[in-house]
Amino acid sequence: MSNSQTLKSSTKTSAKSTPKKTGAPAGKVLKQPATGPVAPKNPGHDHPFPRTEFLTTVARLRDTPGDAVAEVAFVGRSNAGKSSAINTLAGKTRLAYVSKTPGRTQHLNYFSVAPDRYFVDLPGYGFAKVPEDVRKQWDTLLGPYLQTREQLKGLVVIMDSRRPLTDMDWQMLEWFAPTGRPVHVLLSKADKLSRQEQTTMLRAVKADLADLGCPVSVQLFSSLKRTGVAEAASVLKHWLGLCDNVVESTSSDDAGSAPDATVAAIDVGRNDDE
Ligand SMILES: Nc1nc2c(ncn2[C@@H]2O[C@H](COP(=O)(O)OP(=O)(O)O)[C@@H](O)[C@H]2O)c(=O)[nH]1
Ligand SMILES: [Mg+2]
Repeated sequence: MSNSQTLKSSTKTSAKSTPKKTGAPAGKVLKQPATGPVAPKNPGHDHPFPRTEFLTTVARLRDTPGDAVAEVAFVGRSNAGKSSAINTLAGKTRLAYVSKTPGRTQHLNYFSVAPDRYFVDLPGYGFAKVPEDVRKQWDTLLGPYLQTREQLKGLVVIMDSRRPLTDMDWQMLEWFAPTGRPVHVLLSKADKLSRQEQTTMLRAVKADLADLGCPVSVQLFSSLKRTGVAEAASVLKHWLGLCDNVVESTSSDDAGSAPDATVAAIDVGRNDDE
């Protein structure tokens, strides 16, 4: 894990230079001018998976939807921004927070994004104090799911861009890599880093994951600023076998990043500072 240690120390530096003020960037966007709310530039058209609906919570592998043609799973440390990322892709503010409902946090939460195509929200691993706790969970549900679910086309790993590649992220990646299926890393909350820190972090994480042993791609992502949405959507649509005209045109997606359109993207009542 020397690589992750190197990265962690560089992350600390980044975190230090990032203003700690509670929700500063969010405040900027979310505070509405006296003239009233700023309307999104492309209301309803800038979310790549607009038909996403919560489908079901699954506690046993045999209860996973039988009709699935393709699905992608989302995993990450608690508070990494996983629910926000799913909500942002779907354009629905509270959709993925259903995973926080007691009884659902340790299970697989299925979201239908198109007919027979699913997002699967996996349990966050923040509850675990040590990798051994993750191992227990892995043995019972996660491991069998990730290793045997044929419809699973790839794994999205969400990591806070200020402190990516924690020991548990590595553990998850090392367990999944032998499946040979692709991993896509979202370095979330990228709005918390300066441009230069973003570039440095992206490069460092890519370098650290270069030898993982399965196809890996890494990108910056911000639910708040809606940056990286088009890039993520293109990977996910490819994995799911969807092209833009199947789901809905997203040509006006985030390429230029539209901060005004961010209000609905994350839960405004929540605060990110830990
Ligand atoms: N600044 C910022 N905060 C974010 C972003 N995404 C999520 N958050 C905040 O991070 C916290 C955890 O987000 P959540 O999506 O619930 O994480 P999860 O536990 O991984 O599902 C919440 O307070 C969110 O508002 C982002 O892109 N930028
Ligand atoms: Mg969540």
